Amino acid sequence: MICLFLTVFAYVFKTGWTGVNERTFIAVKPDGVQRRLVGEIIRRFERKGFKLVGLKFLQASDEQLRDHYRDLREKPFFNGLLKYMNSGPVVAMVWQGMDVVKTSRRMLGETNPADSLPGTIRGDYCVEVGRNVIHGSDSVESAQREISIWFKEHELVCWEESTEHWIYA
Ligand code: DAT
Ligand code: MG
Repeated sequence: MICLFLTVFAYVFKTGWTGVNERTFIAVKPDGVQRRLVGEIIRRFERKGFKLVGLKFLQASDEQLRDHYRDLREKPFFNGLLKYMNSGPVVAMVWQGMDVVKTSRRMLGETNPADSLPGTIRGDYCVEVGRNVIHGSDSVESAQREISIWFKEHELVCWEESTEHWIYA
């Protein structure tokens, strides 16, 4: 019931979910899938204490990718980026939790793996910017936009986590 209320509220007021209900869009890119990093990436988000509310394995369409990366359409690497993202299946996910957008970006590392510290996903598992294994939304607004590109509302699962009281005071 509370989930339904929050969803309607977020939709009507275009606020996005906030506090412990903040959501972000995370995707394991085709290289991450090919390199068997899906389990490791999910493990990191689970262990951190974030809650998985959406998950799908799919071959992204050209239209979906153009929409997802529309802010980058003028960049010289745009076509290469689409080709890369279209080169195999991806794992699309929605994770929820307090400050999940900002914290996920820190867990990912920098856009360029060469600038990413060891301990971050890009710092630990990749080398080049054109093969940086994972996507994460860069703001709450982008997260809302990206989630709506990749998931229908009914595909996101509201569920009660039995460990919530051990994660939040
Ligand atoms: P991020 O994925 O960290 O949010 P972004 O939104 O600036 O970075 O760019 C989206 C993706 O585009 C990025 O993950 C990899 C690719 N990309 C960015 N800059 C690039 C560059 N200079 N050369 C090649 N690919 C690049
Ligand atoms: Mg980005």
